[in-house]
Amino acid sequence: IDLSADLFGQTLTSPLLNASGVHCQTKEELNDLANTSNLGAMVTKSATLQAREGNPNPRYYDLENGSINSMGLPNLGYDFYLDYVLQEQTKPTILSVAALSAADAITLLKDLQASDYQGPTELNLSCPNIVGEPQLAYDFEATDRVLSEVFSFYTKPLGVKLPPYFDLVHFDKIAAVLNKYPLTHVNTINSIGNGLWVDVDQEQVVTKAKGGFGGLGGTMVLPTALANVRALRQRLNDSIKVLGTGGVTSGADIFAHILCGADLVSVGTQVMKEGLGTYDRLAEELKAIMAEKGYQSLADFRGKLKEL
Ligand code: RRO
Repeated sequence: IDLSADLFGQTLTSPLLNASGVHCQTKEELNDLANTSNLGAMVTKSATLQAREGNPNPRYYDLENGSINSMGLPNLGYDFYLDYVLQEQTKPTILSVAALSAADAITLLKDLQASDYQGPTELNLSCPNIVGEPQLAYDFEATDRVLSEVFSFYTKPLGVKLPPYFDLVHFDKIAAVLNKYPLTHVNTINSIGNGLWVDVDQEQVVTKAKGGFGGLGGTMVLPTALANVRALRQRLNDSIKVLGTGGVTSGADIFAHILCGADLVSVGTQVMKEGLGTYDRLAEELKAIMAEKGYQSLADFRGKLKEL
């Protein structure tokens, strides 16, 4: 059984990625990912121009069926992650960047364009946890304006991280915007923004910032993630790869993401719960399913979901 996959021309030994934000903030964490078997490629914590402390604790909370987070974009700053991918990288890596304003996004990407970095980058248009800031990709015109400006100068591989959409017309609208640009990929989904968990014993919320509203991940978001992978794969140009993220806890979940059209599949919440050994377990489970079905490679079933 061959689990190899392609990351914009680089061959990966596995289609698995970490979801950005999970175990990818510090040099030590990034080096751990580089040494994690069955993790085909890695993604860095979304970086902003200036380093950020993030939101106050508690800011991550484990739920029975997933997780809720209000991290608030803690990161060591864009320069740190750029240095890491330029000098320390030993495994194919996607550099994730975020911006608190459109102007910051342009400043950051102009610097990246001028740098020696030639690898893949992902612009996070969907962080749900910044006080007072909307998730940019829910504003189709604003997304179009930012991408139009970015691609007036940016010529290196660039994709975007999207929030989940819940309406078929919204899929049509975001796909129409994205199809105008030479994007390498979309990564879908970010956490489902602004969920709320209630601790009934304590009669209180479980994370501090924003009155307890935070991004949902894990099992509870799997159907939403699959819908977003499927709907975007059906609408985007073939040249735009789809990276599936959300709700993976088993090899069957990875198989489902790939059936919906995912080129690569990320795992976040489950790695928070189970540790970096998750990727070995998932790869074995995926191989067992493929063996039982008689599939040799991921291409044998990618995008081949049947309708009734
Ligand atoms: O740091 C965060 O609060 C965060 C980010 Br940037 C994101 O894109 N998604 C998320 O669930 N949390």
